[in-house]
Amino acid sequence: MTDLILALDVTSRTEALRISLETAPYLDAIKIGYPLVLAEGLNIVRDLSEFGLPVIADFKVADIPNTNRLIAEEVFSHGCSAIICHGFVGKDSVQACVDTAHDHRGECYVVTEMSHPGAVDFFHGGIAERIAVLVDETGADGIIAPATRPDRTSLLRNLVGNKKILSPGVGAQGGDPTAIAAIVDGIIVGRAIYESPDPAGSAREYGKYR
Ligand code: OMP
Repeated sequence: MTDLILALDVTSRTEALRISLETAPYLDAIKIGYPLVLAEGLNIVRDLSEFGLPVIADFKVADIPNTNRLIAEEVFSHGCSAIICHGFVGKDSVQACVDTAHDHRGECYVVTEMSHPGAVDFFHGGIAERIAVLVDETGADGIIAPATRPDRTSLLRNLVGNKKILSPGVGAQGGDPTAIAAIVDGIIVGRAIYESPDPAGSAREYGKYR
């Protein structure tokens, strides 16, 4: 079973609520990030919680431990269920997000390797693999790994074992859900759903891997 997570990267509350209402029956979680939160504020989480789905805060947090902790406190005190942080900042910074998440009974996912073409500039050459090891060391709940490179995500799966893998890059970035769904716990889909003329129909299609 593979969860369907909507990346809700729209920049208006009205649009966010409309898309969520139409697609909620086919979703397992909604992921929000800078586009929506910078436009509408973190109180949007309260509005989205009406749909009864976990809200994942994708701020790719990448700061010193104290700042990471402060950011994570805001995320969880506004009702988010999970946070996404970067791993390249090191164990102590990741640990701050993990500890804060767990204090709030939430989850923390660590980006190991990103999905876009430029990600190979720095994440390849052993970095993603080292970040994957941090997941175990810090007690993080899982990783973010690319649907655009199923071979890399398979390799990362071998390193993280039963930890969860959430995988972005399906649809607009070219990732094929049939090639990735079986090795991950959730696929993250944004534009292919929220820019579709029929968001509910698209969500239903991507939801068939659930
Ligand atoms: P679409 O490309 O529109 O499907 O959106 C993908 C979503 O996943 C966006 O919210 C990205 O910020 C996010 N994402 C990636 O695309 N690649 C990554 O490597 C990591 C993420 C993420 O952490 O969610």
